[in-house]
Amino acid sequence: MKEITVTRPSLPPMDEYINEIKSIWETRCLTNTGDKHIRLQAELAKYLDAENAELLSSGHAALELTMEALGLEGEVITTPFTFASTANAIVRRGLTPVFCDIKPDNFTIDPSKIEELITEKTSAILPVHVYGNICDTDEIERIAEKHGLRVIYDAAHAFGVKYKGKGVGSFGDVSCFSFHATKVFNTVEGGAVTFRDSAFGEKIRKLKNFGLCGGEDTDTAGCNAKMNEFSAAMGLCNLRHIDEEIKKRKAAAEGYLAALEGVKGIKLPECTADTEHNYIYFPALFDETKFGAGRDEVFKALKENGIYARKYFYPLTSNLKCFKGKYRGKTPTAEYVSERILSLPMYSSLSQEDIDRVCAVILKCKK
Ligand code: T4K
Repeated sequence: MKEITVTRPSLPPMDEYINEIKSIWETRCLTNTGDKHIRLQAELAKYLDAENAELLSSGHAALELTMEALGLEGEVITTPFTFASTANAIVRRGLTPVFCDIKPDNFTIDPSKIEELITEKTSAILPVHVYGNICDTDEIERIAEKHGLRVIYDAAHAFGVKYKGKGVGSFGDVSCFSFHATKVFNTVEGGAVTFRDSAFGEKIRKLKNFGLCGGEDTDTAGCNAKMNEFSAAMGLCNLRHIDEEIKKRKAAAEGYLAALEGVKGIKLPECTADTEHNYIYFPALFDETKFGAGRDEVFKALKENGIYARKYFYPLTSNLKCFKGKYRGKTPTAEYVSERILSLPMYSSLSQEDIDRVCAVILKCKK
């Protein structure tokens, strides 16, 4: 039986990549902000509609270094409906996460619940464009301005998404991207930040390179979060194919919608007029009282048939072993969604045959 995993990384044609990395054998420039790094950075800023971009070694590094460069202190309001990285980054910076509930329609932070969580200790809001669904940026940024807070978007899932005609790199103080192998756009491992303030860019550049300040001296205790030239080369190649990548994912999403739309008890991703989506994940929410089978039962049935869907995102980060009971914020909608959501396989080479197989197992669970 052919196994179907939740995702399968996209690779450029092998010849194209080999051609891109050939020059490395001449220059011997493997890392430390080489030519490929510089080219990819410029191309990404343009693609993401950002004034500036800075490449990094991972999406997680983007979150940690952003909070450090902004000099955040105290509490950061975020949502628990995300990957561990978001809350880990806050805590690893010595900050306190405060968990805000999410909206039931697209699972992003509920702006109407943010203000009640703000105290004199709050320094920033860190919303997540979860599954590539863009947060209510106007309202979040209005609240942030009113209270003098910074806004950092965790845009790990939102590469290439456009919202109200604007590219995803144009929102907030900073947006943090992941270019991990499992993402719509990958550099094997990698990430980036997009931002407006050039002084922030200076700080990030220093932090990602040990704090070196020109010569041999360091004026900041930085780390190493640079993207190497082989990763940047992968990015340059993958970026040439990104439109095709998203188009194929859209076709896969339409395949799922054709088979599952209208089935009682399954909530599927909704297309909204103001968003050009990237189809990074295909999350389906199972309401046992209407569908007859709950998420865990569907997950198990799929697994028995060689299909490895994933419970993105369960448990909530607020319920992870290392955080449970430690931080404030009541999040009943996030609890509800987290208990019922399942990310179905989604990638550009997913065939209609594969989709039919996944949907047949799901529909067989219906009672
Ligand atoms: N913020 C958010 C909201 C995030 O979702 C993430 C990462 C971050 C921040 C941090 O960004 P990075 O520091 O990672 O750049 C995966 C990814 O490792 C992680 O990047 C991602 N989010 C998270 C949602 O998912 P796992 O542990 O579920 O991945 P794994 O290794 O089980 O892979 C899933 C499936 O993909 C496998 O079953 C098979 C397939 N796969 C995976 C890899 C790595 C392949 O076929 N080939 C591969 O090389 O975390």
